Amino acid sequence: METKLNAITMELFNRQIQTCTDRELYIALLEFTKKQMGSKMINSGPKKVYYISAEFLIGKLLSNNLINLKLYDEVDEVLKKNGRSLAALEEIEPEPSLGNGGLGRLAACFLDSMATLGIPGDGIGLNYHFGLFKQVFKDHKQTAQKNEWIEKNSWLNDTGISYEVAFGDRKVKSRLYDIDVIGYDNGLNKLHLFDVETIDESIVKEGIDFDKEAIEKNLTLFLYPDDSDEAGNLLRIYQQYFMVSSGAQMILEDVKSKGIDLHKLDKHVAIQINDTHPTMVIPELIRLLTGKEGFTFKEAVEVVSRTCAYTNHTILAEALEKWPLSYLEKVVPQLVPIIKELDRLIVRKYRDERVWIIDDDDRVHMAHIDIHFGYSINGVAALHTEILKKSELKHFYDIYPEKFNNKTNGITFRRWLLLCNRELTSYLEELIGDGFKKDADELKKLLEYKDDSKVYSELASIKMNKKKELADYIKEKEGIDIDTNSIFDIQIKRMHEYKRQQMNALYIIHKYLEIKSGVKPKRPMTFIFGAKAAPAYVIAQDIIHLILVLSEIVNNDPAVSQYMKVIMVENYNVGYAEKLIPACDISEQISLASKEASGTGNMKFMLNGAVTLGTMDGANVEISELVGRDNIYVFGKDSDTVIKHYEKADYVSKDYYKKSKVIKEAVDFITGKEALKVGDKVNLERLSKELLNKDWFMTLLDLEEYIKVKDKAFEDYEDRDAWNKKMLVNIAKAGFFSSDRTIAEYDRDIWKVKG
Ligand code: 26Q
Repeated sequence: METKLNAITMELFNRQIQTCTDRELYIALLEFTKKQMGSKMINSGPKKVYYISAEFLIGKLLSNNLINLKLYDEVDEVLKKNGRSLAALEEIEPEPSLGNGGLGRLAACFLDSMATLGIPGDGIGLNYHFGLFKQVFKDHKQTAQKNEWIEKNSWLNDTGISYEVAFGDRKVKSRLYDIDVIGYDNGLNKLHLFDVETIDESIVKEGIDFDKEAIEKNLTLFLYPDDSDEAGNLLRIYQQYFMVSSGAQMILEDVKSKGIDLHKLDKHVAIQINDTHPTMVIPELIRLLTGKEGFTFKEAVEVVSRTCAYTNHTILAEALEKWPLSYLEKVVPQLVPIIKELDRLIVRKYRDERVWIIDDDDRVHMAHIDIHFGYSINGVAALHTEILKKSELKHFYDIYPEKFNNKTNGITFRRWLLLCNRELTSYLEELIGDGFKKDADELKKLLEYKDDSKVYSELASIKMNKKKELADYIKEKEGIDIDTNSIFDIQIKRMHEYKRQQMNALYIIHKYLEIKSGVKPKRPMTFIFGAKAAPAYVIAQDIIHLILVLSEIVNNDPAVSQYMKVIMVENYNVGYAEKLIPACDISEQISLASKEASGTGNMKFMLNGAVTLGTMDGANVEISELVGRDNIYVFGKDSDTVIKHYEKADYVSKDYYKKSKVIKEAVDFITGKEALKVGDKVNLERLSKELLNKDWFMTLLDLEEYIKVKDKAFEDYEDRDAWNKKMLVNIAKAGFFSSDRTIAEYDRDIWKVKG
């Protein structure tokens, strides 16, 4: 290996490993790794999965790929021997931001697991040049910059393949770039990313502003943040159609090149539609088959319906895509007659207007296309799927009970254990062997050590090391000192009212006031947040502002800062998550019950020995069932109660504010003198008003119980042995959340690729 790497550094830079710059060495290692991957067998077989998604939040790839090639340790050693460090090279690799959050990261974990299980399964997505914005804080507020990640030497391979994509008002050429996806100790798949040939990066001016009309130049510049930005909607439809039309052409060409009759498409291809963003692939395939392939409409509809399957990731009404017919007429007029015909088929069959595709206001319900013209509909956690069946999609479940199924999300253990926590990985190997790397269920063997205090204290010392590493990193990046003896309480996820970062902020205010009044905690507390907010999401910006203001107030108050610190890390992304998660003691999963479809951060924390503080929402329910009530902190109203509140519209946040002194004091602080001295009146008053007059996600409903249960968790932390045992049980029970399990279930129940 050393000779090979040296040969590359010599060839590229005419230098030995020792004398290269970090950047040169990184490039050499990138090329070395790509070559190694290129020599692996491509997963193949009679049937192939295409996972179509507007997002693939893949993270940095160098270390990940070395781990999957089983070359990480060797490379690490060779570098050390030459006085170099892999960690320094990791810092050089830019992180692609091709996703917003959970949905995109899930797609990346699924690619890893499909490759690992030997399933022929490729991703289809877009090659956003600047991806999701880079977050920069200024005056305690979020600003957005472009994230440049594409360099001359990168994981992208230009295939030279291109397709024509016609819109209503113009034609463009798409160009296919591939990223190799290497399975753990296994074969190769591809992530296909389409780009527009006429892209023009120079049209981006200040921050992330650009001319939204110049489609040929801007189509793949940015990933749309999950938001309600009006002007962006048309561009989003252009992006979606560009992705699915290119993808559909690629799939059909591949099938035809193998000599397969397209009437048997479903026997050879399964297309998994990741939320409704790629839904137009259904009418697009119908269009292509009825066009030059000579299918009748009926034949096309039937074969496409047996090929496409849909995953739902949300029950939030505002996140369900409903495109005005007029938008589709402008961007994709060729699909409109097809969508209208699909709607007519449904209208003829069902009298219930709620299942029609086009509604009275001429909006096209994208999810309805998937449900009627796909063969499988799945939710992403047990509770979420039940809610879909019982309420959100009940009218559809009544028609197609056999199509509905649950696939509880999972995470790849390669990135979220082997890569981000090498210390824990090797200790686990020592204790239970390395079988868990391929069969995550083997983590259960750790339970044999349930009463072995030597094992606990070793787990605790690994945790302490990771906390020290994180503290150093935060000092360097954010300039804040944190006490590694404090409890690390972490909430990292997109900023959204339903995830209730504001509730965590109110707890922090409560503790601050308590300390000011002389009640000192037994142990210092470190509250860490990481979150981006969609630029057009006003209240989310306000919550970020509040947290940054709290950080300023708390950290600079000498009477308080020895007991608590508040940190909002800048530009939270996959790489930051890899540093935060292994160092966490308490994992905040506090969404309003029924609103978080699954969550996957919760699983990553659990796997790394953090204890969950959470509501009975999403996959928290399954975590709780697995670890038992002694090993999780649960609070808050359950989903049935919450759903009833919405039905009856009887939740009044002011009542909770008036009834409770603690709530009142905390909420009043937001617009009090101290906060206004540091923060912006407009933001803070708007947030306070929102909480008092609307509070759509019922923060105040659960606040008192949250405070009580969180205090109890802090108290329990002092029994170090008991806490370490909770840590052990959490790790031992995390095997269920391996995405290998999830993908095996997708294949068994939906794709049937492995037979
Ligand atoms: C929609 C229309 C216009 C513009 C953007 C969007 C948009 C973009 C992204 C809508 C939704 C998203 C992302 C959703 C998402 O990340 N959902 C999360 O999916 C995870 C994986 O299943 C779950 O674990 C989370 O619970 C869920 O919130």
